[in-house]
Amino acid sequence: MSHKSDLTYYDAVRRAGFSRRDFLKFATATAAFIGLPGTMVGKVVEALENKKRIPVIWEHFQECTGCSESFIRSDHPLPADIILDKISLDYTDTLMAAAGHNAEEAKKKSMEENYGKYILVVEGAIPTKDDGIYCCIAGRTAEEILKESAAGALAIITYGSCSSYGGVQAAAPNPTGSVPVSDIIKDKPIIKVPGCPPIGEVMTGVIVHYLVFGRLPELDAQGRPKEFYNKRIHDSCYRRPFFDAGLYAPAFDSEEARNGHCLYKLGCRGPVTYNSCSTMEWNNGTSFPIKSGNPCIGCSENGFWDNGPFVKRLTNIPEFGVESTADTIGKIVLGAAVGGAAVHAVATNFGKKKELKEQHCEGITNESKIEN
Ligand code: FSX
Ligand code: SF4
Ligand code: F3S
Repeated sequence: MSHKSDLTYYDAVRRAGFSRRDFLKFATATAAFIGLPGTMVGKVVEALENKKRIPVIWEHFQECTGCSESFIRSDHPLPADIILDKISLDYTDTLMAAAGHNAEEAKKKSMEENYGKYILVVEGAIPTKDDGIYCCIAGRTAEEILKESAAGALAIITYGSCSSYGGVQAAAPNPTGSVPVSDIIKDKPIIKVPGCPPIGEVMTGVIVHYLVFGRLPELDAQGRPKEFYNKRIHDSCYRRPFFDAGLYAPAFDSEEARNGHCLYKLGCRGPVTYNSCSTMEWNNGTSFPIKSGNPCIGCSENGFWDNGPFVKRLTNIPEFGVESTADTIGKIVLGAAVGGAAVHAVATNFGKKKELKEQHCEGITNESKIEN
């Protein structure tokens, strides 16, 4: 029997009992998510059919495991099967069957066999205070484990705002001295996939991008893949027409809130948050926080945890407009001001989600901008 690393993704999918049709559906949806036009779906199919799966070591440090939950609950059946169960996921202490010494042994073996070739996925921040004692696994600190796992990694993907930026546990006064992976590892490419947690399809998309193109995705100034983090929530929010019309919900339980009025005055951080929630939505395009009546709290932005209270209207954001990109606006600290109804000159792409759903082939990076 072949070792699971010898299988292609397609082999693994078929072995798992999925049909070719399921496989093609997954490839098509994933191509759309990573911003490829319909003509490129064949390339995704080809890569998944022919390329050997990438060995993955997945570490869990100071976190709530919401990122793994998001990943395995992603509504499409294949991401979890392909990336978690059937990928050469050689170590993840949360999901693997082995435990204790056996699990540690499996990791060691895989890291040696695949030295320089595996992707290291990290969930959770790394506490550095008091010699890192606040997060220990098998008697070793998170920092020690991270350094060892990173040494042989081809690249590191930091899933979640914790490993990308420090996360909630780094909130002032940061009692355990939590830091992101990038504060500790300086000599490896790091792809930050923030969000508390990130969207499952975004997490899958980053790995598939690497598989299809054989290179890491293009990153913005904060190290996030542009294809998923180059648009503000606000630009595609379905409540946006109400924002533009100056119609705001005055309270959570108001008739206005139910009727789709903008949540800006209830603290929405959508105007300064870069993520795919308003285009892809969660749970197979079912909903996202704003659609469920809650303002965006900016969970994919650095420092969001210290930017409360979340239900208070933002103040002090420098002006932003159509020219704003994740690279320029993204650097603005959350907590800076949107001038309410004064901010009209922003790009919108209300048709995006429809496009994505209907055609399954339009790239989310290739959108047309409509000026107000
Ligand atoms: Fe952090 Fe992920 Fe937030 Fe939780 O593992 S990004 S606390 S959803 O789970 O790391
Ligand atoms: Fe949507 Fe928030 Fe922007 Fe209002 S402020 S349009 S609720 S993202
Ligand atoms: Fe997070 Fe805002 Fe999306 S709170 S889940 S980035 S809508």
